[in-house]
Amino acid sequence: MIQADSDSSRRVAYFYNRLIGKFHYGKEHPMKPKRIAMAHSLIVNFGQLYRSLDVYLIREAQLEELKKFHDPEYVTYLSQYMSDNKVNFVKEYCSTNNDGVIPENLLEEYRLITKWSQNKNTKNLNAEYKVGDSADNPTFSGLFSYCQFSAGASIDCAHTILTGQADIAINWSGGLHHAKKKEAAGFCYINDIVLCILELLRIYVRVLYVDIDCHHGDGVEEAFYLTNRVMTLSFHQYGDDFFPGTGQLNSVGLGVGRYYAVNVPLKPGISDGPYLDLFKKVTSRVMETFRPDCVVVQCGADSLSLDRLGALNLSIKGHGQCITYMKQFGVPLILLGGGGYTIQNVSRCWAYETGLCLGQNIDEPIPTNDVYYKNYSGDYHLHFPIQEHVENKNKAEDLNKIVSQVYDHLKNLEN
Ligand code: VJV
Ligand code: CA
Ligand code: ZN
Repeated sequence: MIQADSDSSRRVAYFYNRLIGKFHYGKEHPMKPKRIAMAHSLIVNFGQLYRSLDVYLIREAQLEELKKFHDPEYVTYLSQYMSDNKVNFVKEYCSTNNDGVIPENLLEEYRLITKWSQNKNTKNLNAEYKVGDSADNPTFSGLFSYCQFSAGASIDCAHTILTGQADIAINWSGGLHHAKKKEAAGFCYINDIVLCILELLRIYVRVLYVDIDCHHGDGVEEAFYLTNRVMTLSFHQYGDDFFPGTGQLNSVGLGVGRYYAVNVPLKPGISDGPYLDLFKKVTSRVMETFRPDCVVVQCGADSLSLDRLGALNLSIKGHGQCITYMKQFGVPLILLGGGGYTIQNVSRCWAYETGLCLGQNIDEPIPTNDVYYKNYSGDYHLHFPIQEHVENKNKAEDLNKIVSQVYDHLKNLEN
């Protein structure tokens, strides 16, 4: 049954492009863009959901837009990994129109393509930029286009909010929180979240970033570590060398940014009850003291039970309650994707959360006409049962200590 609650009138902008599911990090790599296509397919097949969304086509962010945060040399370097299709199109277009005039919209791409094909082996920047250098961040066909799509949508999410076209904007292709100014890390190359927040800061005074991916949102935290206009709040698994190893309770920001970074490090096995209790206690105090103009949530689904990389134990409903809780503050909201490595659960989760934005609490079987139907074998339901016998390694007293520490830090904020 699908039930609509009273605030189903919120306008929801949903960003998608069918090309996103075609990118491939390589055989066996845990990050699978196909999960975005799977989530989209569920969203379409729960028809009443899709009909209520304002659907926007994702465009590729231009190089100049990426340089608003990233080092220009790094962006130029990444741009050599445009999709083969695009390279062939630009080359062919420019040779068949050999009247010597290259159309203005293709000029920059033409210049880059010729530059990279001439200089192929002159300098190896892979090690410097950590691209293609480890299994985490491989190079693959169309890598740059993938980054452009992910960033283009997150930047446009900011625009639909700023122009008042939407109350909530969603980009499941974004949320790549580990990318640094000139370095790829943890499956991320371009930090679409930082670009989105920078766009919001053109108008808004204060932006809150909330990160429920099971990894620490280090790239976003680092980008805004010195400012009091962005508060970053990450919940994450921490300890035993879990990636990336940052995000201790006492990392709070620096200079005027001191106490504007909030971290909630967790041990494995936390389930809905204690997680939501903690989430509500922390976010309610943050909303009250920071009073943001807009909230950006990274909705990484690797905090779900049975994830291939994460060891937290949330159900889809528990994960979704974090979204509902942030929505009820009535502040403009941007939802971005992120991690999530048991892909049939990631798509379930993000389809469910798209419904929550519209005030719909979907609790139904997977539509039988879904092209990915066979991926949901077992129960063929939107929700999956969590692992009952997993031990929550977080003691009640550890969690209480985190809350009181965070409250102490927040007391230092100027009013
Ligand atoms: O733990 C790490 C770094 C290593 C070095 C590189 N090897 C491959 C793994 C260990 C120390 N990296 C993490 C990165 C997690 C990124 C999470 C991203 C997000 O969810 O927060 C946001 C999108 C890690 N954990 C697991 C793996 N890497 C991993 C990478 C693979 C793999 C299996 C596991 C890469 C390729 C292949 N298998 C074939
Ligand atoms: Ca996190
Ligand atoms: Zn993650």
